[in-house]
Amino acid sequence: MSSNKRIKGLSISRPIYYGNTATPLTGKKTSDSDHTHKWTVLLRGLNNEDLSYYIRKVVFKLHETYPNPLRSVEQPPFELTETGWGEFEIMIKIHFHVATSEKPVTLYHHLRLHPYEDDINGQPWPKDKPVSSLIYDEFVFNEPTEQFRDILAKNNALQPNLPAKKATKDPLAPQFSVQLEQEELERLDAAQREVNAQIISLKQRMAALDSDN
Ligand code: V91
Repeated sequence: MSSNKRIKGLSISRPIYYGNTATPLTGKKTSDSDHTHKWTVLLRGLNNEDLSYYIRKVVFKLHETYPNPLRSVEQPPFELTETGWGEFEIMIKIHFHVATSEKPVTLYHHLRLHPYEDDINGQPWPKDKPVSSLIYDEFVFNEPTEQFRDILAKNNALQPNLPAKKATKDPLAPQFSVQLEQEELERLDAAQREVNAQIISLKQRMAALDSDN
């Protein structure tokens, strides 16, 4: 019989992602409103893991100008589709099952409707291509109760998180892996080096201009 006793020193994390996808309402009948986009804000388990064995409900808090801005979703998929014209902050409050003894967790997501750049291959973003902003994260449960540990064990959820390599069957699902994380770190490192090189070059030009006058 497992209890509400917490397991000292144990930490269990579960991989998730959250964020939004959006498509323009071009040509489609947008009824009487000035709404320009249809969007979905979502919380998912990595690799389509069903989260409902430990998550009881997700409350999305939209901008207060939306009717009934507190939207509660008590069954998977934990997502909400709406229309609108602008980008704003969405609060995502996650409630765990009572048996977990975990307090709710609040995440924030800045709704993204527009492509901010050309795509990764330097091509302009096609008008009808969905935009997405999906963020990988992990719930970290420190000193979980025995009960919660048993729930996780029963659902095969005590394994590590990020897969080593790009490895999902669904081509539309976002790809998160240690490999892609590494590639992103390399892009950030290259960008940092480029900025440093430009700073050095500009300082040299300034020094040359100074000594000329
Ligand atoms: C922004 C309200 C459709 C401000 C400039 C937005 C609400 C708040 C927004 C929206 C900020 C909703 C409805 C009935 C009538 C930069 N909608 N804030 N109107 N970003 O899209 O956009 S956008 S439901």
